[in-house]
Amino acid sequence: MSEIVENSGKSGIEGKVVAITGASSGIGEATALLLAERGAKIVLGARRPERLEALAARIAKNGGTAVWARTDVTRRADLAGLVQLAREQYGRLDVLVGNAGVGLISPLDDLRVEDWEEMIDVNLKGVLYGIAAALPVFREQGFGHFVNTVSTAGLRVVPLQSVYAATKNAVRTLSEGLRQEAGDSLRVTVVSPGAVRTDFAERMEPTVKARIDELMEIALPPEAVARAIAFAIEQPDGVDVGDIVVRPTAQG
Ligand code: NJP
Repeated sequence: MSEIVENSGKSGIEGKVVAITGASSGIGEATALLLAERGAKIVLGARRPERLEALAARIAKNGGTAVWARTDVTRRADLAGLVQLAREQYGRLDVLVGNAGVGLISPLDDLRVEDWEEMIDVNLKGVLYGIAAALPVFREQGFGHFVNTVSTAGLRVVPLQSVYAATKNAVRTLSEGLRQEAGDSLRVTVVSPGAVRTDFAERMEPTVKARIDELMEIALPPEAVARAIAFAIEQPDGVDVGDIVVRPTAQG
């Protein structure tokens, strides 16, 4: 029986069409480079076009294939456009990596309500807009894979990170619900990174950033998370890798 399931669909990464949000830096960028190197056709989305253009050129120079679209995940139409670009260029979408995220962490007492709202808009609503764009396409195709970047902040909740962790755990819950509703032809994966050396802390409030910078001394390179995402994608269609945690051995 397991043999039938494992052989039921396309496996591997070669030739798959993968759209990635938050592809302009860090984990998204590393994932784009790794998947392109392994033969995927990449659709890059983020708000900084100059970075996406440079990354697409770098992928092409390495012999890979990538297109890009300026994508703000707080705008539903941008996600629809990203998915549309994949279909126009490559005829389908195999995987949507919902990776765009912001970590504007701070004590609740500071009442940085606009930061709370931005985290909800980017980290949660951004993933929902991705689902709204890709789910009907996946249904029509009869295949598709959602990979969402969440966080160890939701697994071990610590001070300052409550709202951030709440948005990430909302996506964890959403992804499990999606998996339950997805049926036997779609796949849903959540990846929880621990500390990863990216631009993630750049916009944090200075005293908080100083504390996070200390943690960043033990941080993993973003390629470590990219490899986990690649692992989930490369499985045969009948194999759904649900939940991956990737953190530094030194992280508490
Ligand atoms: O951080 P960074 P990471 N619309 O800052 C994009 C999670 N995580 O790679 O729009 C569209 O280098 C932004 O692009 P741009 C984290 O929560 C990380 O570490 O051009 N895109 C950039 O490409 C997040 O979900 C750590 O500014 C938007 C990307 O998001 C994911 O990993 C730990 C956007 C952020 O790249 C990738 O973050 C953890 C918008 N409105 C979870 N706003 C860690 N690094 O330690 C931002 O547990 N982006």
